[in-house]
Amino acid sequence: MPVKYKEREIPDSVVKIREDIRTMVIRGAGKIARAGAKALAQAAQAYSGFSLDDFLNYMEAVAEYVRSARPTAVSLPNAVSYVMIRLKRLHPSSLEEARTAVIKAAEEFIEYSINSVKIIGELGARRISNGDVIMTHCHSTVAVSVIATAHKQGKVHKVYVKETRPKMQGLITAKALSDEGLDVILIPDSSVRYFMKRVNKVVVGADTIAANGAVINKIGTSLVALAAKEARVRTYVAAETYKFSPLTVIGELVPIEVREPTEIVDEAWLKENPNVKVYNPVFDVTPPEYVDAIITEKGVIPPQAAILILMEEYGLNVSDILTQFNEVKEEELGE
Ligand code: RUB
Repeated sequence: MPVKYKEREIPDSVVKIREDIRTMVIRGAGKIARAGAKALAQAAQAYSGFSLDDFLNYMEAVAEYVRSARPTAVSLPNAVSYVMIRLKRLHPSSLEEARTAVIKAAEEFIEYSINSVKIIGELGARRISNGDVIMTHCHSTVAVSVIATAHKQGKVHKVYVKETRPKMQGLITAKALSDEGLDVILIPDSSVRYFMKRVNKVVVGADTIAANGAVINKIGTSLVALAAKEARVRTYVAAETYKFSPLTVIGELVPIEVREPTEIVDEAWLKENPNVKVYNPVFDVTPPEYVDAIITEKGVIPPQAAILILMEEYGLNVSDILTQFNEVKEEELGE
């Protein structure tokens, strides 16, 4: 059955990417963003109509459809907006011009994103000192880039990787860092404070950074930062500038994704214990006071400077932000 959104038929390849994001086959804010941009390029390629106006209307529907795959990582709507804003600003005069613009902008975003991961790796490594013991949480490609780059410079003594329940993304990080030749120790989430006294630096990624510098990342990040603060260990957040949220400038809160109880306990256990409610929020908010610096591809900034990044990227015209970043609610997709 072809999938329709706002009366428009969505190409199978786009449906597949959205589904892979929703079900976490594609995961991590950077990869989600690149997949979102790729989905728009594939939608433009697959368009089989003949009218420019119809194409623009179709791309708007596809953009909304892709944007709503997961709620928390702002990198996804920001990637979609990156492409759509360039399409709109161009005022294309033909269908082919519009199609080419979408594909070009998507490719440009993906290239920028991949390059940013490398730059952040290099900038972040400068904050790692010889013999440092690092702790990290979840799986962040950018945090891995920082740690692996510092390791290549001979600085990292060992890394404590938290398992990151319930989806255990820590295992992906442990493998990635071990493949890079690092000395990796996988630890249970509940042991954060126990191990913190052996750690010199915490390096984590981010899904979203709010205008006040608060960092939204995988649930448990705020506890790592809290334990680090108590032990006077520095916490660094590695994040590309497209993870800064323009909607927070106008007072929006970042929605925290809540996933299925079955990620925590299985169906059989739930049936045997019908009176137990299970709640599974998958991101949390680390206040800016617990973050020593955010390492972006544009430089290392204190979290309090997040607003400057947002001003540079988007300006502070409230009505512009509102029209560029119309949020799509899950209910609209009937999920
Ligand atoms: C992943 C997660 C990562 C950030 C940053 O959560 O919280 O720390 O997305 O990742 P999930 P990256 O597995 O639920 O998507 O640095 O790769 O963009």
